Amino acid sequence: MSKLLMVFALVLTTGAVSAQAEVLINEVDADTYSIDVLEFVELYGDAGAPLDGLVMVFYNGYIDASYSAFDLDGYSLDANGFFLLGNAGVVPTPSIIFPSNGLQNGADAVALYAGDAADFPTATAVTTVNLLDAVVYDTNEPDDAGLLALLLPGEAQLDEGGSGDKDMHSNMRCPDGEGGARSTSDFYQFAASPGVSNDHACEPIGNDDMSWGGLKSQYK
Ligand SMILES: [Ca+2]
Ligand SMILES: [Ca+2]
Ligand SMILES: [Ca+2]
Ligand SMILES: [Ca+2]
Repeated sequence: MSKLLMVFALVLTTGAVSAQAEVLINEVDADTYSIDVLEFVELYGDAGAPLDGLVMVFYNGYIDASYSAFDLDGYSLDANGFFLLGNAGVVPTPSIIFPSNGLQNGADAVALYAGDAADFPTATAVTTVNLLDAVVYDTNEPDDAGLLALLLPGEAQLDEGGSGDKDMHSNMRCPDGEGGARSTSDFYQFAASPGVSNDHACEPIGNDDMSWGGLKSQYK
């Protein structure tokens, strides 16, 4: 095999491996009705993909440092490619349960890393080392530059109330998995869909009879 062919084969192999392993933060609902008892973070990727070696970290924008971390070792995405961390009252019951009011309302962030919860003791500063994906969000708070470092340059902090109903809406990728890692460009605010596809809630922007561009700007 020529050197060029070997390089090409290596690129193909490496590309296939990373695509297969990609797990994304697909939906985040931080602020729910009254006291927050229906908070969740939804992951999405290839059906059945193992989550070993991954850790979910919650960051407090007030100090740009972590306040919770959850080991994902031993878990995997379900048969439809979803995984839930959330409050006990969320339906379906999340695989990992955290207390009510356990997910701050913003400006805050959630981030997925290769690593362990032990790598992120409380008050660990925001870092991009081993970072796989992140979502920076608020409920009508100003942008937090310290948290936005988790996203690719130019990506926006999301307002969960951007479509006018922060209690019932979440921030979600439309459709599932759209936009890739550390990008919020394809997130919108629609009715929360914990543990299941966002695509039904996203339907208005997928309806060819409606103005895609107009609705996009309307719901952004
Ligand atoms: Ca906060
Ligand atoms: Ca909350
Ligand atoms: Ca909400
Ligand atoms: Ca969903």
